[in-house]
Amino acid sequence: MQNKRAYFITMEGIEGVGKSTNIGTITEYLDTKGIEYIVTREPGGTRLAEKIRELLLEDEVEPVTELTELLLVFAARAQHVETLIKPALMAGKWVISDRFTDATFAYQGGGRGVDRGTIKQLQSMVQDELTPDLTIILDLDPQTGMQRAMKRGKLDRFEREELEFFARVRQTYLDIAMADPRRCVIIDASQKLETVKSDLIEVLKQRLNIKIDG
Ligand code: Z5A
Repeated sequence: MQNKRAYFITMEGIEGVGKSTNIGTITEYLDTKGIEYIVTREPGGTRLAEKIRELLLEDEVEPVTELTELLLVFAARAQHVETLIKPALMAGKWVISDRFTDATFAYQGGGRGVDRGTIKQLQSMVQDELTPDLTIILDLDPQTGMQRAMKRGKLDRFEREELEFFARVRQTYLDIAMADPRRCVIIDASQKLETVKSDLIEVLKQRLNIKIDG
């Protein structure tokens, strides 16, 4: 993927942080620039990966082991990367994904305590050299995130975790951003939606202009 011409953007954060809402801000911005793109999500993005998503989020038919959960996440990602993300990028279409592998480091690694080395092994097997060009991390305290998520109704298997779980997930995202500032940008998602949007547009202007105008 070294010579890919299109750009790969991912949106991350704990639950209820506003990822879906703010992906709309990215697409509106790209529309003004005449950029072709696709919007996708993880787990999911293809028919098979969406079926795996259902298995991951639904009420437990039986307790799910940490390894099973990890392998399901990467099985969905393998299908997503090979059949949707890479072909789109190679065709010159930008890809905007609601979550990607940072979510695995945050939820399975930080949240569940899965060994980081194991996640890295699967990452290199599934993604090869594919890495997002820009990752937006919407940061929010877990209590507010949970309140926002609860407004949507029934909680899924992840959303029923304790606040401490989401505090570890949040911290892992912050650690990821600290370790990789060239790729990652943190936006304070506790602000009014209009302020979050204008912060996001500033980031897009700063980070993407070279790519768009160049
Ligand atoms: N998962 C995993 O474990 N490992 C992995 O590798 C991957 C995923 C890829 C599903 O993800 C689960 O998969 C996820 C982690 C796990 N579980 N959790 N929790 P998901 O992304 O589909 O699910 P989600 O995190 O619950 O996201 P969501 O439902 O799409 O929420 P969101 O996109 O972040 O939020 P939203 O729908 O845009 O906004 C929520 C509400 O807040 C809505 O009413 C908005 O109008 C409101 N909102 C948004 N922004 C604001 C502001 N600024 N102020 C006030 N209100 C706001």
